[in-house]
Amino acid sequence: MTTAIEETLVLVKPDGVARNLTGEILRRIEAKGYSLIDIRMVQPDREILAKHYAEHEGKPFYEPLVEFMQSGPVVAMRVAGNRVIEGFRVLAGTTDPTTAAPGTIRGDFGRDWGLKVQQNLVHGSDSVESSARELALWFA
Ligand code: DAT
Ligand code: MG
Repeated sequence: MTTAIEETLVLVKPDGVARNLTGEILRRIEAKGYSLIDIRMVQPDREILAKHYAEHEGKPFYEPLVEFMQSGPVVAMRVAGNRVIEGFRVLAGTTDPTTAAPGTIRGDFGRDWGLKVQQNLVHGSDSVESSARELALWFA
């Protein structure tokens, strides 16, 4: 069975950049065999974050999330490979860093800091539709 080459959006969130983990995160992506197609450092404004996180509007962590994502620079990456959308989310680990499996980015480097939003180092698109929408947003 063959699979299509996909592209996904990876964001190193402000906590990952501030903790100097951008290289370690990219190292894991490349070591897995995925290809870096484009990369840029961005200071995101509220407008792009409102679009990026539109699905979460109204949830209790939405405002803290949008504020946290504006708290410092973010590194955006366009990453390619067969099943990379699913594959990067496995590399990232589950959303809650406390219970994310060791060996994953969130499991190895993340923890709960007692804040209103979980700081979990990375974002990865969750579907083909999300990746197309998000890549258009961050690599316009
Ligand atoms: P993911 O980033 O794993 O796709 P998501 O899209 O559901 O998770 O949520 C976006 C971010 O919001 C997530 O990375 C961390 C934060 N978050 C999600 N659910 C949360 C919750 N219940 N409490 C605090 N922060 C949360
Ligand atoms: Mg998500």
